[in-house]
Amino acid sequence: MNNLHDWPEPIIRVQSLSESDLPIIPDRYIKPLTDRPCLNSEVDNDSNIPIIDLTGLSEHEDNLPASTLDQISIACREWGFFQVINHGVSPELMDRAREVWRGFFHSPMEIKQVYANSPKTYEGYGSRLGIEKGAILDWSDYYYLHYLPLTLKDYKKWPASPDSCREVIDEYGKELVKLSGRIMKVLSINLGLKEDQLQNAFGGDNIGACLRVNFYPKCPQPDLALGLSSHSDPGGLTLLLPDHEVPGLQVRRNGKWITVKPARHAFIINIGDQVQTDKVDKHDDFKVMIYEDKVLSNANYKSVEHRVIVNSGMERISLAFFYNPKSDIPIKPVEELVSEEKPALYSPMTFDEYRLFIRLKGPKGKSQVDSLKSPR
Ligand SMILES: O=C(O)CCC(=O)C(=O)O
Repeated sequence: MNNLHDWPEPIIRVQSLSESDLPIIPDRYIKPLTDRPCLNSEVDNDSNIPIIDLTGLSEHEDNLPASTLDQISIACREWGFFQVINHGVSPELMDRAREVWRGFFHSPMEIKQVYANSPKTYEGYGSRLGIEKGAILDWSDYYYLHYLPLTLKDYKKWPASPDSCREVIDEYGKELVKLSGRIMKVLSINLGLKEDQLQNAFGGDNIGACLRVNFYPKCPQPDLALGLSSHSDPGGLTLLLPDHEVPGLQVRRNGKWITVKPARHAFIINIGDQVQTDKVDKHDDFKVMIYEDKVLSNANYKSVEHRVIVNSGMERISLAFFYNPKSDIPIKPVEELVSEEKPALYSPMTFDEYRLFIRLKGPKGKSQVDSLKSPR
């Protein structure tokens, strides 16, 4: 078993590298040619992911017009990504959350180091994902913490400064848990299920929720590096608060990378691996075997690859909130859908096991899900 207590090499904070004004980046941040962001033929700067107005979706009233439900359904099937505006979370809270985190990353190193993380839980202040020795690294630092389940929520593991940091992080998390619950209902209805069915499949009230704050320092050679390598999100739903001033998120669509242009005070929502459905073969699926046959054959929700580019002029910060299934539910096809002729393509795995598998390897496009296919 791997040693999860230590990183395989000494940790170097990317922010410190950036602030040392190196004219070139160290070799271990230089991506192989095929992964570099400079292949313009692969970038589509004219498109954007759909922007959907959620007016009517509130805590007390789920009153979305049918046209909005349709927009969400199309976005889930065709894009796997969309932005929402008028979602009910206060714009002022969104700005405060981003700014307390900016304050944290600009605190003296000795304050940040108190929260240095290890690969065992990833909680705290980190600078790499994956434990492969000699891996090519991403140009970013991050902070990772848990909101749910409550047994994992631990204020002592959250930054104590800047002032009010913990209160703001807490309030932000509570609001995002509520918004995620509302979005889950919409997805459930759109899949033709009962309003609470998707949530119940995730473990009801016992779901997981965590936050990764990504800090992308200025990079002297942005054409050679990535802020975050291509990956799909392992969990259920992700609600991303992007940097409103600095674009960077790119979403893969039809073989091209689309640079997302964030709307003001929007959240960018994407579907994770646990909600991905596949209409091609109902067994070629990770989680949604819980759905009825009819739904599986009609729905095609995508967990889409995305990555982050960096730039030489401005730092960038983003808050990725992950809404995940309960960690110890085995994720496997329902028995009725599996037979000798049509075996399940993936071995049953709990979300905890799946996440550990991904964490040890680091971000690797969608190859992770593919590599879990059962041998036939
Ligand atoms: O920084 C971003 O825009 C995206 C972050 C992301 O994809 C992640 O944290 O998984």
